[in-house]
Amino acid sequence: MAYDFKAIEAKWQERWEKARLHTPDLAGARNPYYNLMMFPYPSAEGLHIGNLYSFISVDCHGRYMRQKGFDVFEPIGFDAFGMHSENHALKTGQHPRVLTPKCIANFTRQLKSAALMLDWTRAVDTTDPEYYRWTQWIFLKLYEKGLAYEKEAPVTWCPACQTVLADEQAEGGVCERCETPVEKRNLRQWFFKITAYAEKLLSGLDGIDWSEITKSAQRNWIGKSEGAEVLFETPAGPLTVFTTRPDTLFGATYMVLAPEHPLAGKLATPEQKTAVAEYAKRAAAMSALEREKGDRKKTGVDTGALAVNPVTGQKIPIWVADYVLSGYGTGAIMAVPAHDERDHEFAKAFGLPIVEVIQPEKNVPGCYSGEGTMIHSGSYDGLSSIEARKRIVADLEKKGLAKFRVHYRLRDWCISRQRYWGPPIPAVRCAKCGTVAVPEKDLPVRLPEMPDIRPDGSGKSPLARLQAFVKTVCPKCKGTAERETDVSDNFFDSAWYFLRYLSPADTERIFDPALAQKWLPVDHYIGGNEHAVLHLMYVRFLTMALKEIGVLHFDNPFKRFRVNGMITRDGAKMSKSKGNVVSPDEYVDKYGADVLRTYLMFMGPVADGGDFSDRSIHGVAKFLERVHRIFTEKPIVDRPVVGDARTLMHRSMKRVEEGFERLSYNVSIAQLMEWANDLADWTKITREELSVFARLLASFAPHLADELYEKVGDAKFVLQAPWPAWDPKLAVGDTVEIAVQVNGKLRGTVSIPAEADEAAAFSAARGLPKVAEVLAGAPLKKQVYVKGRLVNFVSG
Ligand code: ANZ
Ligand code: ZN
Repeated sequence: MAYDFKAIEAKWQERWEKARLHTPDLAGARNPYYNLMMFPYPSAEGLHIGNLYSFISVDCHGRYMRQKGFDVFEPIGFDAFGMHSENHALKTGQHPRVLTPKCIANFTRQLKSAALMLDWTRAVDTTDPEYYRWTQWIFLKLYEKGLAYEKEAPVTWCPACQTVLADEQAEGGVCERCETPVEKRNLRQWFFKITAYAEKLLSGLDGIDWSEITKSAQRNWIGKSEGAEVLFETPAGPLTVFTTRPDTLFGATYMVLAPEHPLAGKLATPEQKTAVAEYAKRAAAMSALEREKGDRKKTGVDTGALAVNPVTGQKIPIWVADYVLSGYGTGAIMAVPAHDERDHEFAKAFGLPIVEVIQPEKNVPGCYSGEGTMIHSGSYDGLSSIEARKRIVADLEKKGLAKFRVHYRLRDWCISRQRYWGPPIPAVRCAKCGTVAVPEKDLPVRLPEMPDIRPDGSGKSPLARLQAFVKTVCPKCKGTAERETDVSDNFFDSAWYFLRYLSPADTERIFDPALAQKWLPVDHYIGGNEHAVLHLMYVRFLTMALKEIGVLHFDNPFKRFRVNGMITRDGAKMSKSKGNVVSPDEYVDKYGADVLRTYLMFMGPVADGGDFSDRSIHGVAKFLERVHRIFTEKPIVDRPVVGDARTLMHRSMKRVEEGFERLSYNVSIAQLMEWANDLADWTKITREELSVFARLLASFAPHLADELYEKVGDAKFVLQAPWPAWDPKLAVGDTVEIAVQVNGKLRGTVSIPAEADEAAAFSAARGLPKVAEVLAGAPLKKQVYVKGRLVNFVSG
């Protein structure tokens, strides 16, 4: 670098710290703005560029809001419990108690070197007993409310991590931590009743300002299906199925049970008993991953038994097949091969009858699964399938054979882990009293010291081997009791951290309620979409539950959430196994934080992420060198900016601001580059240009901005100077050419200012002779303007 960035960065970091510039007075703030970044897990490998990308996106937004006059609170902490740390510790033979502080120290160093506007005085660490005391406290509150419960359940088990996983941690059938295919095990586990909030979690998505892809991922995960449960008579008693298409009931030509269904064995006729049992055994041996593969050839076996279709009265065969899942609906289906893809394939494979009952509007080849008109359905013929759906269920309901039902894909959140590195679940087991919650006054239940933390495959936590921990007294009857030895999932730790940031040193309360009233919900949150259905769903659930418990005053924890894109290297996802992970350290060392920050934000809109390349970062370094040269080598004069220079300055202010508003910092930086190109040609620079440029640059290159702004000296730091206000009359910029159509037909093009509003666009378009001529013939019905692209008039 052509200037001494190291000296400049060190100088300003020291001054900021001395001035406590990034530590807002939470109680006294007049214009609070809570600007949150995702809770980092301090890995042993250190911060990588993808984390930093997200954090810098947040930081640039925070700095901008600060310049706009807000008291911005930008906290940080460490999500340091959990399997990832523990697995790493096991692999390297270091104890997580020793490893974790080292990792945190390294992360802290890295975060500080990137000059994030963080309030370090309020940093939290989930492994601190003063933090997890409150994690345990929340557990107690949920337990009191009936929202935490234990049950023996088939759970997802990772044989490598030797622990249970939440379904969400094993998507695609592999452990998200170690990618080992997971298995099912029957174990007693603790769950949070997130399903009690399924409808609220779903409807709560409607009004909130979150990235659309996150909301749709949550909707899919909640997976609401409206339909009906219908009863079929069988030799072993009534068999209930869940269907979203009761209108197709006349086309139900056979039934299918999941291999695990309790009636499967009972229904099998003597001739089929062995085949059914063997099939079930094979299905059980298959991993979830194999079973859920969509393109697998359909397999199944006939039970030999028959059921009665409740509308046709016909006897239909009952099969067992693994394409029906035991964990969904009732684990049994009525198969409608004419209108369901999977049933169709199965019926073809096994020669089962196919009866069409829905007629599509236009004939389509193959299996039709849409809506249409009822056929071959007795008295319902001729109705629309949507109407028939309601009537068929209502009619069967009168006979006690069906009822309307809503199903959700969402499962309760399994929070217990048979591991060491987490907060012990605060419960004891007493032979007399059963499970008893630890009283609030006895929190925290400390995680005891334990040299050997290896899991042993017993299905229990290593803590179960520590008799000194296990043996306790029952809080109720004072008799001898045993402690719960499972610890909680670290997604629980990170589901409430933003509450603790407000008053991390409070020993009396989970947070200061006055500060919560003032600062919550969080104003702005940015993070990766890999958290769409884990972290973000859990936070919403806990927030809703804590509101009902009376702890919080809102349902939606984050007023605005935006997804940041991923950073790749040479087009590939960064991963340790590929050896293409970029550490920020070498770039901070070589170019400085200002260059790295500006480069990352220049890659593209925050939502898109980008591809990291050394060549491009070099280009951005050249840009900052040039900025430094312009403002340090040219004479600075105190006179007004006039003419073209003034127009360019105001246009720059406007464009930079637009980039900030849309989280497209690349647009802002490109504009600063353009402006700098012009400034480079001039012999003198005005104070006003210097002042404005420094303020617009400050989010990206905070050190250089302060170094330059010091020459103007209006405020001690750029962050304390107001955001420059542009004059709309001066900020006019380029023109764009737009297409003009009448009734969809192109009639010409016209040039208008890029910022022209709708009215201006219509009047310019109507000014085209050809258009005026066509429009003269008939009254105008409608006019549409697609900004910067086209105008369409609808007439006639
Ligand atoms: C008859 C039918 C006819 C169906 C038709 C669909 C189309 P969603 O929307 O995902 O909730 N189903 C029910 N339980 C199942 C299970 N345990 N395993 C596999 N499939 C199951 O899907 C509900 C539909 O999936 C249900 O509606 C059922 O098939 C099937 F033209 O019933 B349907
Ligand atoms: Zn007891």
